[in-house]
Amino acid sequence: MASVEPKAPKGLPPSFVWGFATAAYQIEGGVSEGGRGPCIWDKFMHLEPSVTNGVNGDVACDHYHKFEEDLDLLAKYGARAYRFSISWSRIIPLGGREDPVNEEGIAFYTSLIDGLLARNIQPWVTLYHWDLPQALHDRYGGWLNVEEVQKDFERYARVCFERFGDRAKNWITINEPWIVSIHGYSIGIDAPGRSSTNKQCSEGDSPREPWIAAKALIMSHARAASLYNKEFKAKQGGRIGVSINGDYYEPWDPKDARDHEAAERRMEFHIGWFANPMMLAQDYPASMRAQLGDRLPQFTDAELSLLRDAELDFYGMNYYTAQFARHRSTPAEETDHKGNVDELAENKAGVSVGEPSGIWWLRPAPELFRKHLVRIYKKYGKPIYITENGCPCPGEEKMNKEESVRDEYRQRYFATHLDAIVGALQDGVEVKGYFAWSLMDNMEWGLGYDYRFGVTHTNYETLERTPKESALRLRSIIESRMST
Ligand code: GBH
Repeated sequence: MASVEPKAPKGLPPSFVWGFATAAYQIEGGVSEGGRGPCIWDKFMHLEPSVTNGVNGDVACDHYHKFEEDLDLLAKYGARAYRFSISWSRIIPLGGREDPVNEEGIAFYTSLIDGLLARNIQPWVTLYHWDLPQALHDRYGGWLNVEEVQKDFERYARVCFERFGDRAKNWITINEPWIVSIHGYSIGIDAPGRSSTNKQCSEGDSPREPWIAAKALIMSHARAASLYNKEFKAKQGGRIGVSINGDYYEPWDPKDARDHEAAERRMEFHIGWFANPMMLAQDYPASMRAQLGDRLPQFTDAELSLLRDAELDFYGMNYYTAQFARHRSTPAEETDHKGNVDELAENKAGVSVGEPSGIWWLRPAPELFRKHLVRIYKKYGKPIYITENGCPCPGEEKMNKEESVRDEYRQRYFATHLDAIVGALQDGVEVKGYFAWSLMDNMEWGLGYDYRFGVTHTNYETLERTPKESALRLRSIIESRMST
């Protein structure tokens, strides 16, 4: 792999926004403090028998109590920006539009935002990173109730814009709606754990529910973004977007047209599913309609009009890896949500997409990241901020602190991906910012605490934080790629 020194010509603009990202449930802990209501992840991680190997988010990194220390880390690392998420059930413990606002929750995020500004760090706020108030799931089915949940999300968003928008100018409505829909409502490995194919789940309808949840997420997003555009943007002078994840896919057999179609279809099923309505105010991709038929909900004229009012300022991209796609010759199964393709780490010639990292699903593929940026920019035409990018080092889950902080692998990962951004800028793509995932090792959802994506080492017994080398290196990796 290349060194951390730039090989591509310089090219990041001096205004390039960069920093680190986190999510509330992965770091905060303090789940019963400050008036917070339970969210679906609290319930999911406390199911008996456990479906998460006994792991939960009750303490996590204890950021709820240690946030000042974490702000100091950000300052020490030279970050210009910090992406974090707000826990909906800290702001409105019962979640709904008639339910009371919790002033202690407002106070917590006020301190966080003011602490960032005092350190000259721009807040980037995600409204929803997977932690739906449990009360809304119990009351009407949460994300399965398209009409109800969008009204409650709009009110939650309004409270956040009203209370924080004078100081927080960068908003992300929803993080990775694909994960929420598929992991939560099809394969059941994330809260609320609904699936008809996963033996650990007792409820669910995998052929149907993910498409409904996705529509609820899309319309909730649209309500929040159009509200911001109409009532807050001019007055507060901010920006709003969404964070969409998705790997890049190359054809398994570059000579087979059907694999080219499979690669494109795989990305349409993952990214176009959300980006068509959210970025273009258009129906779902044609390849999805063709495969899913009536199981894919329709958008009414009124809904499309709301999506047009929800015009976005940027595309937030969470990017980690790439894969090869191979077409299948058999008809798609009813539970298929990937466009009827096989996903492989090697192509037909046996070439790997990238070397292994410290987690099985992630292989660095920076050249394909550059292609991905070009493809997304051509299709959706919005300025792009990388809202997540990072990795665990090979074997890091078994390392002690001293080994973990010497993270050359992570530094090279950052450097090669920033080279890819410089390449994409030369291809004409507007890439305006970069957030490394993550500020600190944290709770990797159902996988627990073993996989370490942080630039800061977290000791989960003492809760001590120790900067890894990459934490202090990212700044020079970025600045050395800036045009002066
Ligand atoms: C992001 O998701 C999340 O936003 C963040 O909270 C998380 O901590 C971070 O990435 C690191 O994972 O082999 O079937 O288990 C990234 C999207 C989708 C990547 C699921 C891993 C696992 C596929 N993730 N994928 S599987």
